[in-house]
Amino acid sequence: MKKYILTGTLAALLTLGGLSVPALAGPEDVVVENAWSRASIGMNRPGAAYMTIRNTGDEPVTLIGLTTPLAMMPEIHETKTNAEGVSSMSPAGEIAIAPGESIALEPGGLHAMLMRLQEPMTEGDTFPLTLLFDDGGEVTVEVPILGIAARGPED
Ligand SMILES: [Cu+2]
Repeated sequence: MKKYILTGTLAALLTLGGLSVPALAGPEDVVVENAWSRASIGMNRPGAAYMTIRNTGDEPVTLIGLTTPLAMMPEIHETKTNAEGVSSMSPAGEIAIAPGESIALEPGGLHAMLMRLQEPMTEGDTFPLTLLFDDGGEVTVEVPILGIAARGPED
């Protein structure tokens, strides 16, 4: 399985090698921006991570899951608020990102739920989070852990 850590690296290498490659629908076209998470109190409650995932390619990409050494059960969730103002969240399933589009993982919407933490999330630390795509590609980002009351990477 290929592992794409840096966006565009594979395409750049292939170009340098003089090979002509067809436009791939793949994570080499995926750019992750503004990843962040909050510190946790202990390990009993799940953590969450947020980011913007942009598809800079000209084919759709489909996010199918997550993996991280920080949590045994990471999952993409979506929070929805009903007409009565009650919020609930559930697994979001596969998420297609159209060419040129991006999805936002943010408080109150889509988020990376980090269930069964293996260690506390400590402010100032970072952890690797790998996004899995349906073509077998992966994108790993290093997620900073902000303060327990942080609302975004600019706080
Ligand atoms: Cu959740």
